[in-house]
Amino acid sequence: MHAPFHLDGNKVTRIFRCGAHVFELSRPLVMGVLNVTPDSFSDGGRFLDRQIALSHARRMRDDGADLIDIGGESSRPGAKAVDEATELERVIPIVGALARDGIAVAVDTRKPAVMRAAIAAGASMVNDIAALTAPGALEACAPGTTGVCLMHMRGEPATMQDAPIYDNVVKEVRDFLLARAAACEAAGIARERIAIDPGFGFGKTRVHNLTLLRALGDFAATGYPVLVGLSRKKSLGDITGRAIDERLAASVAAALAAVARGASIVRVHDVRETVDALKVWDAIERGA
Ligand code: 7PJ
Repeated sequence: MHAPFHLDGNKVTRIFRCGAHVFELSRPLVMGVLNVTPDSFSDGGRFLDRQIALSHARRMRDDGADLIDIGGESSRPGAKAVDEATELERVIPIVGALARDGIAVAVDTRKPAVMRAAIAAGASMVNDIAALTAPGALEACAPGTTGVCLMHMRGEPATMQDAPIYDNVVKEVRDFLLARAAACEAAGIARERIAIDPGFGFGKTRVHNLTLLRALGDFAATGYPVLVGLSRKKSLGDITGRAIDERLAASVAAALAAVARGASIVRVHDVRETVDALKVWDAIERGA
C-alpha cells in the first residue's frame, strides 16, 4: 500500500489534501474543536452565539490549530439527532466566515446536504463519524479536492455505549476503515484526501479504546493519515477520576501518546496546551 508523497527538495513528505490546504505530514497536525450545539459533550451551549463561536475559532487558529472542526450535531453517547435545517443554520454561517479568513475548516456531520452546503461555503474537509455511509455522502464529497475523515462507530450515538462487543476490536475497526477508504477511492476521492479514525468512545469500552490506542501503529501502517479524538473523553475521566473540565492534563497526555504511536492529526479542545506539548515532542524527535 502506498501513501501519497510529495517531493520537497531532497526530502520526501506525505501529504494530506484538504481543498486548497495541502498539509505536509512531517509534523503532527492539530484540529481544534468548535461545537455549535446547545447540548454538546463538554462545551455545549457556550458557543451558540455566533460571535463567540467565531472568536473562539480564531483564538484556536492563533494558538496553532491547523484545522477547525465545526459540529452542529452532538454525537455524545445518548445524544438526540438534529434535523437538517437546524444543523445547516448552526453550521454554515460559521463555516463561511472562517473559510473567508483562510482557515482550514472541517465540518463534523453525517448529512450529505450539510456536507454539500459546507463545501459550497468553503469547507476544506468533511469529518464524518459515520464514515460517509449515508446514502449520497460519497457523492457529496467526491467532486473537488475536499479532504475526508472516515471514523469508525459501532451502532448509533443514542445506544452505542450499551455493552459493545468485538471479537478482535483492532481487526474489525481497521477492516471497516479500509473498506470505507476503498469505497471513497472507487467514488473518485483520491487517496491523498482520506484520513482514518478508530473513533475512540464510539461504541467502545475503556479496554477497547486502550487496545486501539496501543495498536495505532497498525492503523498508521495503512498509509492513510490517522486522526485521533480523545480530548476530554470519558475514558480519560475513568482513568483519572476527573470531571470533563478537569481533563486537560489527561487529554494532552493522550494526544502525545497517540502521536508517538503514529497519529498524524489530533482533534482537541485545548489547542494551546496541545500545540506546546507537541512542539516539545517534535523537537525531541528531531533533535533540533
Ligand atoms: C470525534 C469526532 C472523534 C472524529 C467527536 C467528542 C465527541 N470526530 N467527533 N473523531 N469525536 N473524527 O468530541 O467528545 O473522536 S464528538
